[in-house]
Amino acid sequence: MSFFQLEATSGEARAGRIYTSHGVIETPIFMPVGTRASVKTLWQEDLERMNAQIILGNTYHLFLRPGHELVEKMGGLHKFMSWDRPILTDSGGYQVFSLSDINKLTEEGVTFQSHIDGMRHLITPEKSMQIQRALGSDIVMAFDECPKLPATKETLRTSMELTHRWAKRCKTVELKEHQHLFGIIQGGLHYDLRMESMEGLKELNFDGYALGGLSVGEKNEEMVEFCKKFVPAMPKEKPRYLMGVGKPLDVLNGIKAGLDMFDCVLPTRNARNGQFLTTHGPLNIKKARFLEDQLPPDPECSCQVCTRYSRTYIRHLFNVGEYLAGQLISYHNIHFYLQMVKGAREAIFRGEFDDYYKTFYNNYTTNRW
Ligand code: PRF
Ligand code: ZN
Repeated sequence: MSFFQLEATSGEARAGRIYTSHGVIETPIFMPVGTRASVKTLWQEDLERMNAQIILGNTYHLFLRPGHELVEKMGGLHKFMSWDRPILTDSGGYQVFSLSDINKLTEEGVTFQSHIDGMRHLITPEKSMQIQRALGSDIVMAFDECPKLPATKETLRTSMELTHRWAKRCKTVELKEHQHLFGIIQGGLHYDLRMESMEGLKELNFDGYALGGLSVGEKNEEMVEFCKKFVPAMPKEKPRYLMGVGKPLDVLNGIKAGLDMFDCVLPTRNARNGQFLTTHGPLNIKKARFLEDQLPPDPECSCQVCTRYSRTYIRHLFNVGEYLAGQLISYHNIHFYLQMVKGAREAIFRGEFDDYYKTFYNNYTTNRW
């Protein structure tokens, strides 16, 4: 059976299936971020209950702690964290640059100082593959460089070419039989650089293609416009993944452009600041107006949180610093993303994605709270 099967389209939006040895992923899909082998505050049971189909882990963090060798010895990441559905691991390049203070980039790879104990490490494309092989994720990401924007075209070209040479080196490392490797397209907002990046990667025949280097300092409209123009040129027979993006409407715009996979820390990170994402836009539970509000966080949500707990209660939990607050908000927020992409998928099958988009957009932007 082929790895990816395109099932339906509605405009540029696509519905498909990704087959892995840990199960099928129905796309478009949102992947909750489990950086350190935990989707922050949630139990694996919680993720199963809300039908999360795939989660993301990070090479950089798991390499530093507990170390990929330990994870492998414990039977791989799935067994280690007791999650038997698919896992995607990011390659570490992006995290090295965003988390480590001192890092040095060479042709060989990236030398960095651990943000934990200051130890020096070198991650090369080969090393990233070895770590991800040891972790045993179902989808492995190529090791890339992700420049922040704005950057000059020359900088972006040099970086994109390095990413290409690294992608070639990633391809030389043998992964486990069940693993699939995705290439990462770079090149900023320049259509020609992105095309060149993609054509180079296509020659290497990856199992899927990701757009990296977006949502890294450019305007939101620039990202949306870029995706609208570029994504239709991406291979149709392979999954398309927009890395580290984004807010609910960014994901919806990504689906409209023809992307299939998304991940973002926003639903769990913002939960820890008291932000619920709801049908009618973000709601911050800290606000005084929720003091005596007995409504559920999102009255239109059917999640385990919204069917049982009230705004007044969760506001109280948050204000006194109870961990349960972050847990309840994270649960709802991830459920919210999963419902959004599920709704999109169903609308694509009906051939009515545009209606779905408009309704979702109108609801989300008429903030009631
Ligand atoms: N590369 C990798 N991971 C990423 C990114 C990237 O460019 C981004 C940028 N949005 C998020 N995560 N490897
Ligand atoms: Zn809910």
